[in-house]
Amino acid sequence: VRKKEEVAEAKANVSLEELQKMPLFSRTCYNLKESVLNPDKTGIIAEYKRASPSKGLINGTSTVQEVVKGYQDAGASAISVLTDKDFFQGSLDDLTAAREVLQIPLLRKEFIVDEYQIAEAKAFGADIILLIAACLYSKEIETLSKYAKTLGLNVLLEVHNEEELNRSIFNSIDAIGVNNRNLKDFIVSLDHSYDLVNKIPSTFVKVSESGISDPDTIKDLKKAGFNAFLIGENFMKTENPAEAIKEFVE
Ligand code: IGP
Repeated sequence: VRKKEEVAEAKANVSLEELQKMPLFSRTCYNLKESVLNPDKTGIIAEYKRASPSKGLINGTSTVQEVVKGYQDAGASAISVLTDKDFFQGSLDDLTAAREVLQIPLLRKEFIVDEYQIAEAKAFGADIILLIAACLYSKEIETLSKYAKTLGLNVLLEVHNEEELNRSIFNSIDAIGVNNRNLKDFIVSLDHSYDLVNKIPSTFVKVSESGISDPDTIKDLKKAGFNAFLIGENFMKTENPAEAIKEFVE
């Protein structure tokens, strides 16, 4: 409901037609699958996250460009930037700032409920959008993912359990992420990843999301069949996130 109101307000300020005229809107997106499967990279999707609803302020000093540039230099396969303001202190300006220094795929991390936000993602420099099954009906996932594909964006679907997975698979989706964190009570368990990995069809890139805090966990998740690893807090809680990621790279 809150997001629907936010979208209505954004639309009143900037129309869809205006978004479509923005220079970044017509760029060609980097391919998520290609970057994640590139053996020269780490499979890590590294996130810039200033704050979160469960932890409050995580990092109030490191700037978006220094962090994401450092992530990229360390071998990240893709970058995630939060654009939600109320819970995560992010913005679309953070997304565009990240775009300016990146040559790898960039994810707009947002609660997407409307096609307008997908057009916004493209116009502000994203290559990937996130669709969260816990927030959307099956039909919405289908419509939103198809729309994203018409703009050349990559689609990452996020699920937390088997029920969400089974009602959310469409061929307009590129990658499926298992969120180890329950969005309602914030409890984190990697069991969600291990339970679901073999239920995800192998045509999709498989991503394990949240609560990953040591390099051995990545090795285990890789063995279990995951191609990519979405990590935010573990890097952002340090003084220098761009240094922290290096411990995860061999
Ligand atoms: C990163 P962590 O525990 O490494 O900071 O998690 C990422 O998975 C998490 O930020 C996330 C998220 C989300 C945030 C996953 N899905 C949906 C907001 C909305």
